[in-house]
Amino acid sequence: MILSNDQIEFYNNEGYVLVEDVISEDQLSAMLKIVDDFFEKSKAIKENDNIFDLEEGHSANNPRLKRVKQPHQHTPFFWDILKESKIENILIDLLGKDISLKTSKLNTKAPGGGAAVEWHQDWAFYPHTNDNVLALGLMINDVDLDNGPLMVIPKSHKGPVLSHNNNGVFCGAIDPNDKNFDISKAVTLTGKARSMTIHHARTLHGSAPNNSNKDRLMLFYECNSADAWPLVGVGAYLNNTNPIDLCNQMERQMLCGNVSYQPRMESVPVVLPLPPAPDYGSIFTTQKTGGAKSAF
Ligand SMILES: O=C(O)CCC(=O)C(=O)O
Repeated sequence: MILSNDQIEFYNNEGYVLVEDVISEDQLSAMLKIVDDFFEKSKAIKENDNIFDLEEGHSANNPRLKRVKQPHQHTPFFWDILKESKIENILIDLLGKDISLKTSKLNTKAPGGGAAVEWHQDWAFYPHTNDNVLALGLMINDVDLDNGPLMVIPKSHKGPVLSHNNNGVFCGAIDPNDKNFDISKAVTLTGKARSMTIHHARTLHGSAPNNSNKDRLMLFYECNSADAWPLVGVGAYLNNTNPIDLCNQMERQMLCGNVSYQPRMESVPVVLPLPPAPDYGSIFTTQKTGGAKSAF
């Protein structure tokens, strides 16, 4: 076990926890080099592609990135680091021994206005048969009050799934005026590089624009226990055209333990993320084209 019983209890009660020093200094240096390479490579592109989401004002001279998509799929370092650091065992402490990695994303939030992520529950994007599902956010540089830290609403993982719809489409964000949303309860998760936030899939969270002069580099991984099966409509996380591809994908996604073909059903509140926003390619495009109301 890596987490203390107090940390596990805190996560279970509050729906989030912050853990320090989860990777080594050497691993951080190696990661920062790779991130530099991403910025370098992005100079060659002018529009979002299947690896990069660009920030307003991106150019070859001034590369501004919003996100690097699925880094574990194209850069093995980002898969290996899960196993070679404390992360895998932290996940086992929280999710059990059979764990599937759903997705990864490096949210780079550029200085001078890098985009906010409007308040939402990940669960609204990917409901499952049970809610043993979470996201972790590894800080690759220091995250403080100025560079757009993650904020969470404690205990919201035990509450309802708020509406994430606007004008009849899934817009990937709640209405800041929702009567079940109280921003005064928000907790801001700041920390030194190598710290990691963990939030339950049902926890309400969001982050403000980055108005500082440094990036906010956070690497997110979304994971679930193998017996939590995604429900219909969660296309971005389960792509397959036939049962063989489905099984292969499930095998590929296992971080540890075994695939479970026996979903565990729990009585959890579920709303499907449908109909989709006109551009549902990422949370940013979903929120923008779905017409999400901004809280920031
Ligand atoms: O980058 C952030 O601050 C939050 C990211 C997030 O919640 C998401 O991508 O779903």
